[in-house]
Amino acid sequence: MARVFSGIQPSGEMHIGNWLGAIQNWVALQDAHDALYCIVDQHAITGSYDPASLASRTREMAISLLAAGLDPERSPLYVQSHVPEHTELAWLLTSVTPLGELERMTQFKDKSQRTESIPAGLLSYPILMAADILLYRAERVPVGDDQLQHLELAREIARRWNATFASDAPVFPEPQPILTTASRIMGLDGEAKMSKSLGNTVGVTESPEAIWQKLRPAKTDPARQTKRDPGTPEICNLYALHRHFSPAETVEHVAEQCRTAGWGCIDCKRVLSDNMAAALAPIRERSAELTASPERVDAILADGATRARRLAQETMLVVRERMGFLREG
Ligand code: AQP
Repeated sequence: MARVFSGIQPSGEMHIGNWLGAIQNWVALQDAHDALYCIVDQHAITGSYDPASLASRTREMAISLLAAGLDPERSPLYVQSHVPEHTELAWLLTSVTPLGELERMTQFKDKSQRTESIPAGLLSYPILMAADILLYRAERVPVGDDQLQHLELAREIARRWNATFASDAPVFPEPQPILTTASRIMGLDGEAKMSKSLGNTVGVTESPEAIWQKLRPAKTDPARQTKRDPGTPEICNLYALHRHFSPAETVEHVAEQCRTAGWGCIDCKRVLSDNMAAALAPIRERSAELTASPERVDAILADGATRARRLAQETMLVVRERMGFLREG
């Protein structure tokens, strides 16, 4: 079975963009792949963050992933900082990563514009991401389209490392992305990608009331100033969400009501809110159960780290040898 790897940052609550764009695929891929999934806490320190809540956010992310359907028996689920080989390999890969490639990454350019003092970790983030994947020699990586550029760089790093240190027998496969049909969910502001750090999200464990409070003021087609103004569903962000949360006949009805000004935006939002709350209810319920047993969650993460580390150590033996390090006596 092909090896699959992916990670998510505990930089905030898992949102519907993460869920639709990546996590649903993580769950589906478990059936026919040898999958490993990681909560990448060391990536989450590349922006400003609160050390006092990192541990609880990490456990909460594990809970959301399990509640969304990850099966830790089949797919080890673990925390990046519990497997130190991730950072070791990242350092070794810096030797084959061109600085110019890091500087041209769109996410680096965007995020560095939003901060006064740019931490070096923000620049080297894609090297750590490449290490995460290559450590397990993963062939396929389920991601949203915001990560495609980083994945392309991971392939470039794998190519360069193989060519420099293992041209006779390549060690790293070139990892390929797996996208869902929702590879870029826009935030409720209708301006940027839904992102934990932008506060434009709907969390997967939010209550029906909280979902409604967020959808009510959300941006729609600006042409619809009043209920009587007809709109264009294709340019409305909430119509895009209907496509993921409402049945086909409702999606059609919503489009028709928007074009003919039959419904106001608030009517459309009410239906979306109800359908979203219903779709997320099983995650919310399972998550409440798991939250009540943190020791069970920690045991799952410890077991995942042990299994992942065994694989990571095998790769590192080969990597250290190929790069010429003196073996420990
Ligand atoms: N808006 C999105 N639409 C579709 N997919 C998305 N992903 C993130 N946002 C969207 C995918 O979710 C996976 C986990 O993301 P991540 O937390 O590791 O990194 P991210 O892309 O940086 O996510 P955020 O929410 O935007 O976090 P912050 O604000 O902390 O940077 C990835 O596969 C990602 O593609």
